[in-house]
Amino acid sequence: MKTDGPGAHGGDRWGDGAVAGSGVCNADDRWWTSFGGRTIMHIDMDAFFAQVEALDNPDYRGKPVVVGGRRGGERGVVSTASYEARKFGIHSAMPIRRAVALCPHAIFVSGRMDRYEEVSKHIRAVLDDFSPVVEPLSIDEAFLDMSGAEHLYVDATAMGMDLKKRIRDATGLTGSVGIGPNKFIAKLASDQQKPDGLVIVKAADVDRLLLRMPIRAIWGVGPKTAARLAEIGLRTVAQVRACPEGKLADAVGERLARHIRGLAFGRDERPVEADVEAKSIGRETTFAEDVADGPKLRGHLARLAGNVGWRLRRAGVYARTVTVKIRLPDFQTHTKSRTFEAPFHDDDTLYNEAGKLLDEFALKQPLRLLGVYTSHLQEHKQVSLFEDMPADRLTEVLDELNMKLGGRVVRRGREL
Ligand code: TTP
Ligand code: MG
Repeated sequence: MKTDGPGAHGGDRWGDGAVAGSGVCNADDRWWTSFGGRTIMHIDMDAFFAQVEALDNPDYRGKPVVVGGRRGGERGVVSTASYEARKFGIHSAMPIRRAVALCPHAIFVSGRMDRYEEVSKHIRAVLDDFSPVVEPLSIDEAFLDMSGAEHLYVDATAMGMDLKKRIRDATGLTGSVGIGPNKFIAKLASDQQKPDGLVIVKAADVDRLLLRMPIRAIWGVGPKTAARLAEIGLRTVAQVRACPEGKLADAVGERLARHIRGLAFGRDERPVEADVEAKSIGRETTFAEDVADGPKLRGHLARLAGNVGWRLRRAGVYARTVTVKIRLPDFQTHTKSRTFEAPFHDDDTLYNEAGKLLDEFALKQPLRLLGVYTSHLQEHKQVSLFEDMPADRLTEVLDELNMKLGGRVVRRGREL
């Protein structure tokens, strides 16, 4: 998120080279209670494409580097610019021609997406090692839910420094970290001290950060909404707080008004949603037309579960976690997961458990997309008294038949 607010900061700032030690803290020294329940981290790499270019071309280091457009040409727009180039006023989405005019001696490169994706994967591996709940947002940023893992660090600073150091050791790159009570605050925090920043915003610091923010800092307020709010005199988060609810609703509608007001007060209940695709076997389907809950949707669920079960068994693995992913007509995407003691890979368990998760969504709208994923994969199932459960036996018979037929030809009735 880019905010055009002043660059002041809302929490502790650690300068370059200061590495805080991490260790196990006293049982009663529960520093994380000052975040009010959850400890959410946001990381965003600094001038990402430009930093990768300088990593691979040491000659570029410390110089203005502009990534974008076509090699040798002046067409297209700037993808990003190094912080040295930003001093000349160059920024993302600016025409290359304009960037050349602002800083003719900058190094202009056209960009290597494959390489940026490769580096992004290395960063991702570090993040996955750091927290079990990682939600990537884009090629260079992600949320991490650190709730429950805080006791590994003496304080939030040590936690943030540890992540930054691990990324630097693995990739040679710097990123900026924000730590806060929720996603909105953590993301806002990471943007406050770029580059190489670490900003910690405890529950008690939230107001100090928010009250000097422009309205565009509110997640979901784009140029159009900002213009509409400006018409009723609202340009800052502080003004939104002071505005009567009805007036806000008249300007942008009740739903958006509630959302904006909640964030203006620093309230954001959105969970960090682990990216289940990465280390899992799963399948999702986007519907040609939205499908409401009912027999048709359950048929899709059965088909997805059957497909995933078949692939688990072909891969010779068992799963312990089932995840159901849904996407609503407005593109909001949600997941629900459940993890079990006993590993499984039969269709019935998958279908039944996925069905319960789908029930828990209590869908009021039709779906654009439905997905079933399994994770916590393992190769062996410990010996169980229920080894020969009838459900497993039916699955075996179907699989043998399908193997002979060369594909998943014979299916259960519920998939039809
Ligand atoms: P950002 O994280 O928005 O920007 P950044 O990493 O370059 O700089 P910052 O330090 O402010 O975070 O985007 C990540 C990458 O995405 C960026 O390096 C290039 C690419 N990108 C574009 O190609 N076009 C754009 O308009 C933007 C904003 C980013
Ligand atoms: Mg970035």
